[in-house]
Amino acid sequence: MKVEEIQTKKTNSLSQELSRLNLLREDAIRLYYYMVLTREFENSILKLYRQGKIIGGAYTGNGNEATSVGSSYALGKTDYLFPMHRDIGAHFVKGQTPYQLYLQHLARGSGFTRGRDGTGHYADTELRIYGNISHLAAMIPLANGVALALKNRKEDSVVLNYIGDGGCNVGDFHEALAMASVMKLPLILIIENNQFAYSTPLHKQYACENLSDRAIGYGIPGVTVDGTDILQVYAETRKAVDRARAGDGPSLIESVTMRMHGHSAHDDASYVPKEMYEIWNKRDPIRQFERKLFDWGILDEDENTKMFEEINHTLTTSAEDAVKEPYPHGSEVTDGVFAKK
Ligand SMILES: Cc1ncc(C[n+]2csc(CCOP(=O)(O)OP(=O)(O)O)c2C)c(N)n1
Repeated sequence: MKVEEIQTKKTNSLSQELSRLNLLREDAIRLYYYMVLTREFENSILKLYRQGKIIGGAYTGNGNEATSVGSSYALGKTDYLFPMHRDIGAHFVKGQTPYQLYLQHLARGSGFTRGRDGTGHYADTELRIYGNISHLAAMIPLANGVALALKNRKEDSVVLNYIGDGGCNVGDFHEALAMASVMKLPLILIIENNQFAYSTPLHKQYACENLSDRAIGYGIPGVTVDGTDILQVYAETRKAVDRARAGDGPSLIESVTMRMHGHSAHDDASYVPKEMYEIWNKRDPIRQFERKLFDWGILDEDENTKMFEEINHTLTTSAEDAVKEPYPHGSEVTDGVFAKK
């Protein structure tokens, strides 16, 4: 095949795939950028944890980046995000900066929770991010509440919420979906099926084939997507967002991926069979999309290296600046707890 033919072929497959999704080349680069930013940020969080600078838990969504970035990319500015502990990518897509997230994880006084929490249990009302509640599945009824308010006010914003393969076995999941479906609430619920709930493998959690089949019981659409393929995740979330915005009610999406690290930094995940990592490593969401962008001629080696360097420079300086910020003063400990007279 001649070079020109290869070029044409690449351009065709690129334009076909992106135009089918109503995405531009810049969107493809942005999707990739957010996934790389997420992974590099979380790697730096693990380093800070090992240096003793982060004293709470340190969770990563390694392997989950296409799920968090691809799904949240389908949201508009006025939409609401209820993220879980594997969804830092969605925070970035929504507009939070590494500096803000370092302040939060380092429990600094100027962080979102003003030093009360060292992980992701905070809201950013300006960006409409409400996450996350530690008690698994307890967020879904709250996401329903926001969705109900939107419906009552006749606003066309939607709510995107995530839950794990473990968390979706908690009663709240079923109660909330039953309510959302009969009330046709603008909710998109993504089950991040990443093979383990802490150390519990899937076969000890449920006996059905697909978790998305649970949607049948609520009379709503349910779909299973390859959670390592960012364009697939985006496409299905987009459909669900459009449906919710049109007033047609909730959707359930099961995104199948793998939790490539332990539950949290303290967990060596020795219970995970090595072969599973080998298999899923070959399906790494970032490497997969990187190859596509190279093949399509959207990104080359030099641009890629530059992107990594720029991201890491931003992360290093943001972390250094955040570390210099003070912890909250002891005298403020009850601020925000008791109403002031
Ligand atoms: C109701 C409840 N039970 C147990 C826990 C402790 N816990 C926190 S995360 C977690 C595992 C969650 O697994 P999964 O929902 O599959 O999400 P993943 O961490 O794998 O992304 C457990 C058991 C909790 N926070 N809430």
